[in-house]
Amino acid sequence: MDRWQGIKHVVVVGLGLTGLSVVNYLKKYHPSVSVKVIDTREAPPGADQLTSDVALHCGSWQMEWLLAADLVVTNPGIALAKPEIQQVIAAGIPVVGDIELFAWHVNKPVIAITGSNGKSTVTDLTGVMANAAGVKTAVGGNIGVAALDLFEQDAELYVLELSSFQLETTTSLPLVAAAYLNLSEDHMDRYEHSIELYGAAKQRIFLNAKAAIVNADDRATYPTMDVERVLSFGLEQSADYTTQVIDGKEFLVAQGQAVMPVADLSLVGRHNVANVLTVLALLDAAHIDYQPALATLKSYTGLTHRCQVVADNQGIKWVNDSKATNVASTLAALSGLSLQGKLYLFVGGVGKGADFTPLAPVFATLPIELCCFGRDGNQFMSLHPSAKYYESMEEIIKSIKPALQEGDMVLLSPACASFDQFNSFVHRGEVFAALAKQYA
Ligand code: UMA
Ligand code: ADP
Repeated sequence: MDRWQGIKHVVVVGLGLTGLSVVNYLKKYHPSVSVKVIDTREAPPGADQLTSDVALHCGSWQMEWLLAADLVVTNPGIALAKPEIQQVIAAGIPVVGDIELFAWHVNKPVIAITGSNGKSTVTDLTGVMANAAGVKTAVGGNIGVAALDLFEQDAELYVLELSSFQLETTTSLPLVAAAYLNLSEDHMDRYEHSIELYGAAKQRIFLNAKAAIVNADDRATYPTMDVERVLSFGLEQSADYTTQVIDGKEFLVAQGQAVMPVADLSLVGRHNVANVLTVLALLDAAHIDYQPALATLKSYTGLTHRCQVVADNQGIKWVNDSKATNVASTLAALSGLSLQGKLYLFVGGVGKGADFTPLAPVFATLPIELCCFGRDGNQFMSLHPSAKYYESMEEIIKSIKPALQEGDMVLLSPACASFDQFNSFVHRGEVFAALAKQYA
């Protein structure tokens, strides 16, 4: 089927990485189509990279352009529920996202990953493992490389991280394997405070999937539609991809076959064990033999700023989890940590009005020294008897350094945003990593 038949005028809504990638893709692969861009922001990112032959309207909607289009392509930041987009839909004009255009064009196998937490880690590791197994793999999507830009790479396999925003406008994406990692509250402003609506958008990942990879511990991740094959991952024994103790050692087990000891993983935290199990399931479902890549799995320390070991000296591990900007991600980092000594946990920053009390029962089970800092650090002070307040991370480190012993872990997993003292979670993580290297 030629999806492009009769399409002469395309309007792209929203510039940024996505809009630019759409324009570049159209110019290269559909040069006869006329392209106009609308961005409701006054000075949208990427405007300086647009060539003069593409008309750009900034600062408001431009309904005349929209209603004269044969196809409208929206940025994931634009909700379909916007009245202007609803007007376009009511006029019978198709509205799609960049991932749908990707779906129309792609002729190689695609793996995709969605979920509330862990998407980037699973996406990146799947790409790293597939490449190490000898399959030329291009990785993109919500992880930060626009999907259409991946066609510039010579790839045999594509791995896409997909947000619920991107899935809202995707209908035809053919997937050899689709993973839905977990569902917890997020983006409630966009989904009218309905986790059902948010979950329904994520379910769309299964629309054209040959295999669904689901979380045995989270029923919301199971497909609500027919999918040829369903494989589960999880730490409970009934899962197809799980862990099992064999001769006193815990192993990753894939459909009954021991793969390697969990202790050989460099990744930290039980959630990352689940993430690795998901990667194995995805690769199996895509018929990729990961045996030659197991050494890579052992050495993979994760994406920057997500439970990443940034220094390991004299038996003391320094772990940067600056991306943990909410309670759920800090809880994930804490669950099942393999600790030999004390845990020095850094928490605080901008609390965004969150309720931190769900952390207290978990703190109570850990040999923890709670180090609070930043604007809302005081909100953690009542959560554990060990809590002390400091102005900055450096002040904490100078204070705890003389007490650190072999087996201890120093973990930045702050459960807060960073904007009180840093430009972003990346900046905060970089400062922590530099301090760790200096003091380790
Ligand atoms: N916007 C407008 N008017 C417009 C266009 C955009 O107000 O006309 C606003 C949107 O409300 C939104 C933002 O601008 O807040 C998005 O625009 P952008 O220029 O930052 O978008 P891109 O650079 O194209 O980034 C998008 C994804 N952003 C979003 O979904 C908000 C990126 O995910 C993604 O990496 C990129 O495409 C490539 O695929 C970011 C993200 O925050 C990392 N994603 C959310 C998340 O992970 O929680 C879903
Ligand atoms: P996403 O791309 O979905 O935001 P990331 O891989 O960037 O996910 O991880 C973001 C944060 O979520 C990390 O700080 C980590 O502590 C936590 N996390 C990672 N994987 C999981 C998981 N499987 N379950 C729960 N939390 C997770």
